[in-house]
Amino acid sequence: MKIAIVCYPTFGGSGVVATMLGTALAHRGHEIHFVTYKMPVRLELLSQKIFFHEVNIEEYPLFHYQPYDLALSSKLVNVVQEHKIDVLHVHYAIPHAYAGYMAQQMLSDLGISLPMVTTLHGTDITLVGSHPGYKPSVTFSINNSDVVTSVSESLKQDTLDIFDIKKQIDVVPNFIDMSAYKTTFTDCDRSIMAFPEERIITHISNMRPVKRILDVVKIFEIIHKEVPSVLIMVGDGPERAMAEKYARENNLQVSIKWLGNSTEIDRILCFTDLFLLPSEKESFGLAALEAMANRTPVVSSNTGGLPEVNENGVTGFTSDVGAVEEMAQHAIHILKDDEVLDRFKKAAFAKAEQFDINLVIPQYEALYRKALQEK
Ligand code: GMT
Repeated sequence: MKIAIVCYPTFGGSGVVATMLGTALAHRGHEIHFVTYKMPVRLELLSQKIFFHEVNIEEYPLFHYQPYDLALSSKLVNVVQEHKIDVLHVHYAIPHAYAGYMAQQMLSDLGISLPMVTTLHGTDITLVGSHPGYKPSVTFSINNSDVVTSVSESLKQDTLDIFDIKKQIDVVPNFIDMSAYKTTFTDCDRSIMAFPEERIITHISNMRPVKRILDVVKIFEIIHKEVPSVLIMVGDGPERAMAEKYARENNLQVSIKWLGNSTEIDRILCFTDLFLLPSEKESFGLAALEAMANRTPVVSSNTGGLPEVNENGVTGFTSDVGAVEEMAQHAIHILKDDEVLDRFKKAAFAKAEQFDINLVIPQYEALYRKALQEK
């Protein structure tokens, strides 16, 4: 099949999922066309089966806001015609499903039928999409997609609760290529980050308010008093300065390493002993899955789809949002004893295997076929 994929190309779960999906589909022989405003961050390999089409927006002084959805839908029309695309797969409803629908209409005028699969990722539903300024357009775009998927049961339920949805929603979970994790890194050098007696705790996110990174630092503050440890903070975003200030004021800065955005996530996770994800909302928690694939247990909140990934008491622990003390005690329980840590590490890895890419990609392929048949 020739598949056009629309996503956000920056650091963020939905873009990462879309990029991994496109790459895996290309390996299975499909021709993949990414259509977005910048090269996706994890799209390393341009092959004969992967193409990238940049959406350019003409800046014009009259426009207070540049009309990205207009530029995207026009670009889609051109790409679909030029490359004879069979299926359009948009990741993140806003504004991608809306732009995709407009492209479908324009193509239909030209006698071209293009089925659209829309994948809901989380904040497009729970945070941004539910805003009254967007809600009618998001409802419309979901109901007019040919196939709709969500990345967890929890997100499906949220979507049905928040919007008036007439369409069936298929749950296709996020995934990971486990073949990359079967052997541990030979160059996994933890001495670059910590002394031998210290545990390594990691958090990775875009550091937006929803990630509650102040909770991460406060959880670490409690752990650090009982267990010699360092905290690695990966990513960047609006909450970072505030959390760094708290760390400075509470003499934690020597034990916290703020790495900023990184493309070496697996190299960091390979020497991590515990992953913290105390988010306010999390439709799935791809970062938790990446940690688990690297044999790292997770202490997280129990919001959204997180309990579908992080099994309480097995692969780590889940607690109510904001339960900083409880999360810290769970972390201490895991970290204090080598045998306990080892048990959680093994269970985390075993659970990650349930989300292996080879189990999930065929589900998307089947939905593409269904969309094509029904159009
Ligand atoms: O907020 C983020 O983490 C980014 C956001 C995105 O769309 O890029 O992530 C959402 O999609 C990810 C991939 O499906 C999920 O793993 C995240 O849980 C989800 N984030 C939230 O729901 C807050």
